[in-house]
Amino acid sequence: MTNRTFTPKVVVLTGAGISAESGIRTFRASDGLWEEHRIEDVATPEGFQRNPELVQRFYNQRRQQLQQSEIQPNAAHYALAELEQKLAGNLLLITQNVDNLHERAGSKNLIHMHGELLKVRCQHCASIYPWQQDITTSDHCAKCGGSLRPHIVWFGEMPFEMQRIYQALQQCDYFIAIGTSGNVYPAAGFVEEANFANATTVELNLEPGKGRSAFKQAYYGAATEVVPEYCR
Ligand code: BV8
Ligand code: ZN
Repeated sequence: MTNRTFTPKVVVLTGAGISAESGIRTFRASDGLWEEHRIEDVATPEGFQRNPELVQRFYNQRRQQLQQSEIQPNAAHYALAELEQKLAGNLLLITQNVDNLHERAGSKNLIHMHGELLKVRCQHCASIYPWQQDITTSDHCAKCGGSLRPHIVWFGEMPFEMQRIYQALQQCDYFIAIGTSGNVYPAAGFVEEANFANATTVELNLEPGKGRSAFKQAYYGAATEVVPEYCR
């Protein structure tokens, strides 16, 4: 019997905390407030219907911030990209973040379950376009002329690739949640799926998140210290 070394299947979930040291504010740090609106109010389809200019302004501001030269991937993003190389196709990275720092650090097998800041989607034919500059309500789809919206999953909308995510959770040996407060579902429930699959579940965070008791292991500290250490 060839003694093939066992390569574990790893699923990683990241949240806003992994991008904090790159200079992108987390949701809890801004305590969910933006221009005296709660994020849950502006980041909703109803909020967009009510006041598309306000919501476009919210995303234009974050798009501009993300493209400033000082916003760079940090050691935690790079450690995950290196781990993906080492695990040769046995690592799936799911991010709740809408920034592009994981891609810029080299991660390939990546799902943006809450969408991407640097993309827009046609409200009529669902075509998706890369988008670097400000979007206004007068921008239209090149294919069908439909109006465009941020390619972002708002509260009350279904996150992307949920089937692929649940399949990976049911087959994983390790589930590692990094920099997420465990407030937002369905992402906050992934640890239970992984526990159900008898995976080793690990929380790497600045402080205990809401789902702390569901994790079998936990290491606290800044992501740029804890993640490279854990992924060694
Ligand atoms: C859905 C895009 C159903 C927008 C986002 C009542 C109870 C339970 C659930 C619900 C409920 N009412 C409504 C719901 C469902 C709702 C939800 O969960 N609401 C919450 C607020 C209660 N969820 C949804 O609506 C989801 N959709 O349920 O659909 C459905 C079913 C069928 C058919 C149709 C629909 C959609 C949710 C997606 C919303 N969109 N993002 C945008 O970005 O503008 S969520 C948004 O929140 C971001 O993605 C972000 O990632 C997330 C915030 O969470 P975190 O990433 O965890 O960030 P946070 O700031 O909270 O935490 C940061 C952590 O990092 C902290 O723990 C901190 O300690 C740590 N940290 C800080 N610095 C560091 C660090 N760690 C390490 N190092 C550091 N340096
Ligand atoms: Zn279109």
